[in-house]
Amino acid sequence: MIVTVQQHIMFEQRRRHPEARGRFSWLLSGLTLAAKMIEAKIRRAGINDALGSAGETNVQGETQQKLDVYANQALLHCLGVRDSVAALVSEENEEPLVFDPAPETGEYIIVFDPLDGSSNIDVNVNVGTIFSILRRPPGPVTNAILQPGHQQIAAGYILYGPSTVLVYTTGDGVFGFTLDPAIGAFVLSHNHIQLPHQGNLYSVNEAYADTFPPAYSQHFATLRSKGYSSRYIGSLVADFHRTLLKGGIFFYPPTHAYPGGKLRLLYEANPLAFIAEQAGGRATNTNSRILDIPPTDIHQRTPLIIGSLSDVTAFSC
Ligand code: AHM
Ligand code: MG
Repeated sequence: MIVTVQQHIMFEQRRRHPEARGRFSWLLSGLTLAAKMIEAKIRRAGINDALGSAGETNVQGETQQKLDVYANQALLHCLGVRDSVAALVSEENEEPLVFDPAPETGEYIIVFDPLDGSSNIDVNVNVGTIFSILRRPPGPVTNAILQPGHQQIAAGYILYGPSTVLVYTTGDGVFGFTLDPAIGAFVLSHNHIQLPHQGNLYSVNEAYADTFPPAYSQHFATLRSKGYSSRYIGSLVADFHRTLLKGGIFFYPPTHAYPGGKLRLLYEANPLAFIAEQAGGRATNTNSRILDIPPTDIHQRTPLIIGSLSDVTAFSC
């Protein structure tokens, strides 16, 4: 018998929080609806005038693709109508969208990257959506957004690839679901995902090697001498998904262009770090566990080293 993501969320909620009123499940159903809308648009991208630039730059100074704009609107639309949402924070919006409904209803803050890796869209390479869910503590919503990653109550991503896969955790294991286009539902396909303790792949954009801190390049030479192979897609969700299933290590080090790292803490590093740890892996910025970094800005960046426990632990600089 199949288990859909909606059923899985409800079973898990009943098992772990029998007192819950279903608001969290309702919230996640908004995310899966948006994911299906984005998936449908991407699936026909070459024939529905959805490719190419939207002609704007976002808060990161990056060119927005038409699909970045569509994905952002789909998420804002599907989540913004849920009264359990106190605020939405998107890579594509400079400021958070604060709804500030009564604290007893607006319990959650959702932080997301609507379409990660969007520079790959035009060449039909995998892209993804990443999300992180925070509980709103008492008090003004704007003060509640900058929470360290260990306070996430759920995180996940949707990978739009040859098949569309949703992976999520609520802090009790990691589960993967594959979209069955025949029934329009995400069906459990990867139960209790465990990151292999050690892998034999490393993943980094080595074109920037001359500008990495020296310890990185030395470590890559060590990995090569041990027989590691290299994989780099340039879409974080896809590179992470491979690492989650096959093991190994992904790096986005400080570079000349991004001395503080390129990837964003709140909606890229934190959700993936939560998933990696829940699957038995590890994520650091070399100085600190990613989930312990105190955020100071919603769009702040961080170096990211993430993957198999043994591989991440072996890298120190
Ligand atoms: P984006 O959120 O603007 O798409 O940028 C993030 C992407 C990640 O998916 C990927 O890991 C990284 O940028 C690739 O960067 P680079 O092209 O510098 O290797
Ligand atoms: Mg991104």
